[in-house]
Amino acid sequence: MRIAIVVARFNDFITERLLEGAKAALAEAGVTEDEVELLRVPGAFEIPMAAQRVAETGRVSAVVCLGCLIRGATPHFEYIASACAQGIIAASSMTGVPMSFGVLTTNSAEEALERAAPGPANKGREAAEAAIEMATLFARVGDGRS
Ligand code: DLZ
Repeated sequence: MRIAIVVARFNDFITERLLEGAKAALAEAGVTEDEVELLRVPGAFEIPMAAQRVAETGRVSAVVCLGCLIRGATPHFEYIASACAQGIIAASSMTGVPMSFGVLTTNSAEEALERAAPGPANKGREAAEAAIEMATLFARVGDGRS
């Protein structure tokens, strides 16, 4: 199973921890490093564009989307958060490739750090687990065209 991870550089003190959680979950599920395609983008706003582009290649079974928006530090928090969430679901609908939402939207850096800590509650890990589950489900369901 080939999986893409799209990770935002903005707030990378958080997103790198989400990335570690996601990579750990994929490795535990038997996805090798060679089967993981990593795309870095400037911020959460750009995540949907990259997710759609990599999904359109047909190379990946799912896309894990990772980012971090912190309300206090982001005057247009709601705009970026909404564009990111809506963009990801639109990209997934358009391509038929499942995309999981590992984008934190928190009130503070402390809240974000809690959700990015190593362990089972790491939101990057949770997003990777969701992506694998959806890719497996879609593989079982098929595309109805065969
Ligand atoms: C501009 C901006 C701001 C203020 N805050 C965040 C943030 O908290 N998290 C994030 O991922 N990105 C942020 N960005 C960057 C935007 O997502 C985007 O990269 C820029 O507006 C350029 O299009």
